[in-house]
Amino acid sequence: MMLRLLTAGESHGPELVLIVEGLPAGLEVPVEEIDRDLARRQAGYGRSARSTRIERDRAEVVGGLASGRTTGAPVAIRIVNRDFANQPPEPTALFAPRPGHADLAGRLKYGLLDFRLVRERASARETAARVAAGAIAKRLLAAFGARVGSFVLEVAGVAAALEAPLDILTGADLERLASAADQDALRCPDPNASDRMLTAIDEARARGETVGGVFVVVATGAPPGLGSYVHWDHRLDGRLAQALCSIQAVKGVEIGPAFELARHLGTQAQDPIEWREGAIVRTTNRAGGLEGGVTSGEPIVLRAAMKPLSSVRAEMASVDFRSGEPANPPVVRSDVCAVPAAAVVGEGMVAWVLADALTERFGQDRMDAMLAAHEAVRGVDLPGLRAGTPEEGAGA
Ligand code: EPS
Repeated sequence: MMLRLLTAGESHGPELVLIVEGLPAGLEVPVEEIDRDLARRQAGYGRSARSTRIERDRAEVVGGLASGRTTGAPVAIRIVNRDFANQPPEPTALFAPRPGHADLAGRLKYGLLDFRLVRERASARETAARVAAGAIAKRLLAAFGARVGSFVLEVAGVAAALEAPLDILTGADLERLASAADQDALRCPDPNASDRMLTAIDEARARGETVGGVFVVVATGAPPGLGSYVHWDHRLDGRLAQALCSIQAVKGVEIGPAFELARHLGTQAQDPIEWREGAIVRTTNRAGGLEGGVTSGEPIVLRAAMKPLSSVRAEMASVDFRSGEPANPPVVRSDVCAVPAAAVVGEGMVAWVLADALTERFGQDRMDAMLAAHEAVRGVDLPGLRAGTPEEGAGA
């Protein structure tokens, strides 16, 4: 693992900060691109008043770029929390942990007596910093022809109807779905389903409830050969799953149609390998772009399941830790649905892991050397077949 991302800051503190370490020198990083992804994260329907009306996330670069390009030094960014100005000097302490959140975990782990202190750092507000890092990672990937996008597949049990199953769709189809999602308040490429999702969110809000859903992250054009099967922790499928599962409220990750394949026979679960006009062709992508924990050159297709958000106005059964009596923790503000936002965070996390694997394969000191290393392995992977000669003796 070559790249490092550190974030700091509390949800209602003065700002979030992030440091990205290990980027090659010479990568152009337009701050407007970071801001665009920050805005995309904030745009989804169902968010709290704070997310939509108070915060206006902007990246303020404070180190690591010169004339808009990386220098090899760590890149440091601030994202100011505008809501900080509205915070009381002495915020009210919380003594009843909210089920489903990190509150009780923070007491068990750090012994924090005021659950507010746990919430401040565990909050998904921190994902703004990850999205900023992800935007930089996307920029690096783009130089190697890779793009990362996302769309929402399901909210509150309402599912989008796609023209074909995900493992049949081409990279171009998947990119089209992701750009259609960018025009929709729920990041859903099916307008009919989007309308029904919106109604379900409104109904849940009226009942003091929250909803979850499923989003898809796709990466197209990623160079083959990223990741490795030689050690468990180099396998890219595991690394991608970890990164997606680290998003607050995400409880499940699926690579390709994995859960459906589990019900089929082996012959129906493969992607046949064909050789056509000097190139390997795969007509299905059931592996979700990863074989042996290594990118295959097919689109990487990942699904993530987000549970309904834990802060519900309806009822949160808990206990006041001062008295031991049953207590309903107070909900000041909260989102009803954050699936569209989580999809954008998912893009950032997937881009981050792929960029990390890219630097493992092609180096990380400077862009020109990385691009040359990429060029050097392109087309040399299948020399025997390419020359129409037996594979024996063709490789290393
Ligand atoms: C969050 C709870 C809400 C969200 C927040 C994440 O905070 P508040 O109660 O202050 O409204 O708004 O998300 C953001 C502010 C954001 O930018 O994503 C939580 O508990 O995770």
